[in-house]
Amino acid sequence: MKPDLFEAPDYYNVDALLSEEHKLVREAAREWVKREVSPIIEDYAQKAEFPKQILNGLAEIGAFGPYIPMEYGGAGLDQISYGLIMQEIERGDSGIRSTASVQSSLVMYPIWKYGNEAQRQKYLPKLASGEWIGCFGLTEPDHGSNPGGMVTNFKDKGDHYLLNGTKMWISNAPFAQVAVVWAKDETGRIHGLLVERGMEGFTTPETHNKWSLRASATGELIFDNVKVPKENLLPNKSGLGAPLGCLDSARYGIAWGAIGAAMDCYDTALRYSKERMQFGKPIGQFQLQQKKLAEMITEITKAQLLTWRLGVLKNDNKATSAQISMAKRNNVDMAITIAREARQILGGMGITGEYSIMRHSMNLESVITYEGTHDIHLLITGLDITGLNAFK
Ligand code: TGC
Ligand code: FAD
Repeated sequence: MKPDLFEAPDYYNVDALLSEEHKLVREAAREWVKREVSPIIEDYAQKAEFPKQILNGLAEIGAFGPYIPMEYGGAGLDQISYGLIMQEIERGDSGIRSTASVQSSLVMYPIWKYGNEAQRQKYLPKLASGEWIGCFGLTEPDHGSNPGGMVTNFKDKGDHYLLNGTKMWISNAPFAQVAVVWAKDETGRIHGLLVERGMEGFTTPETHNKWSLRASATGELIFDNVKVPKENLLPNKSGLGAPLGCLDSARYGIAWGAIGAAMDCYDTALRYSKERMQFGKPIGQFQLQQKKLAEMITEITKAQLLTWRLGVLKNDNKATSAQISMAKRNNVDMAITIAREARQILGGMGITGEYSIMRHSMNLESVITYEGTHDIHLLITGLDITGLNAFK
């Protein structure tokens, strides 16, 4: 792969809206990605393997629990810093950002928000340091966009719960030490359970043959009469709103992350357009190539402003779920379109692993599907503005 020459676009001086702390956090993440991710990521994606050696580094840049309080090992940062870290990591690779998103927003967040003090003390410091990796089991083979229909269930057996069911498409599953699992009790109410690797009847087979997110490990969670200790139930929130609350935090991070992938594609294509000569001119001098590049920077700039504003609302606890859906949907769609156009600017070279664009493009096919598909987020906006529910 070519050396990482990334220079971040900032056409509207959005940097002026950031604090010194935001910029420091972002620079640390950017430098780390250049040093530790860019040189190895193409290789790991090609061999469909997660690079476990970067876990400590992810912890050091604050990617595991950026906004979790420091007393639990988190970085104690605000929501904009959290977003900027996700942006920089996804600039390197969406699969690596996935690992950080799941760890922070789908595992640490529910333990912090819905767990008791003993659970927080037991799990959060280990997850923040990367000593333990977690995963989040919501999706099932027959229940993806409609998680409320889940059939995974547990029964109260007096001194323990007995858990049965299957979760599918679970990021980090093949090597996670702990899974936050959403399952129905005997009345049909959804609860979160902490299931640890090694519990009898719990297996995590890996999902192979993915053309997307290849540097992220995906798997199933299979529960065959797993005895879960009663103290492993998250006591402070139940119902579908509990997992959906975690998704709000992860979707917010993805909105920022997608900007990173788009910036990398744009920056690569811009540089290439000034170097590649055809018909005696740099291809960047042709109007059709300029149109592509001008539209890319316009869309990136709009996404930067939308997402910064969402971060301000989130810091004030005023961001709604529907606002987060809009940003996730817009920014991932923006990034996937830019990846496709940038790939064309590189001609044949665009399909090779010499450049990052094709990998981003394939990764974004997962990003536009997980954490709520493109169409589901459109319907969430539709419900919010009309008051009419397309899901019922
Ligand atoms: P609905 O009746 O609308 O809602 C049920 C309850 O949940 C509440 N609620 C929310 N709460 C917090 N945050 C949100 N975003 C919420 N949305 C809804 C709602 O108020 C209600 O509460 P209550 O107290 O009245 O019971 O639910 P529904 O069954 O009609 O479904 C709505 C729908 C389709 C929008 C929702 O289920 C949905 O978002 N579906 C998409 C599923 C999804 O996103 N799955 C993601 C799986 S995890 C993943 O992909 C990780 S990838 C990670 C990586 O690798 O980076
Ligand atoms: P389906 O729900 O079957 O949807 C298929 C199509 O139908 C989509 O286009 C969808 O938009 C459309 N559709 C569905 N319902 C409607 C409707 N009402 N109106 C209009 N169109 C509709 N899940 C986890 O729980 N944890 C994870 O860590 C995790 N990681 C993932 C990693 C990867 C790489 C991938 C690909 C997925 C991951 N997922 C995870 C699962 C992901 O959240 C689901 O794939 C996603 O929610 C969509 O569900 P589905 O694949 O079953 O598609």
